[in-house]
Amino acid sequence: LVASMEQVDETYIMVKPDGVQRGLVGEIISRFEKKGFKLTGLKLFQCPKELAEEHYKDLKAKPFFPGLIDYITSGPVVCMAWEGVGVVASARKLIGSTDPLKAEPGTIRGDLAVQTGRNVVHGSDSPENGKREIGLWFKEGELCQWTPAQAPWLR
Ligand code: 3AN
Repeated sequence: LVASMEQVDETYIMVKPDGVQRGLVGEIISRFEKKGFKLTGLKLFQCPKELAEEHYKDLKAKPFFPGLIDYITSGPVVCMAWEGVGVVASARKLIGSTDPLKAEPGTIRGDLAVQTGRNVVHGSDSPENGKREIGLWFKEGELCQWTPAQAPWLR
């Protein structure tokens, strides 16, 4: 099992309000499950403005920042923590380009979205940000570290 020698990362994945309201939660969760990553945190959550601003603080100077904050706080989101070898980069591939019209068919955004400002899902862009964002969106007791009982292909 070569994979067991490699670094296990964690990433923060979030179904944005448009994804929740369009009924895409199951579809999006399913793509990460089928790939073989391990779910360690999951909740439906109405994000307060302060948290949205902290999460997107690197984009504060962008002209679309106020609209982005309004969008993310416009309704509940589904917060997820996923764990696995190479999960950060792999999740970004599964998600596809920021602009859904540039995202390849077969990716979440390529299949399910049209607009950059309504691109249904978020995924951390580095292992460091994965840790930072999971810490931001989850309280300690909300995360589960678990070992599958009879499925050594999950880790
Ligand atoms: P990604 O989500 O693919 O990592 P980022 O980090 O560049 O992309 O942007 C974060 C979020 O900001 C995007 N998911 C999108 O919702 C929003 N965003 C980025 N660029 C634009 C834009 N030009 N117009 C409107 N919203 C944008």
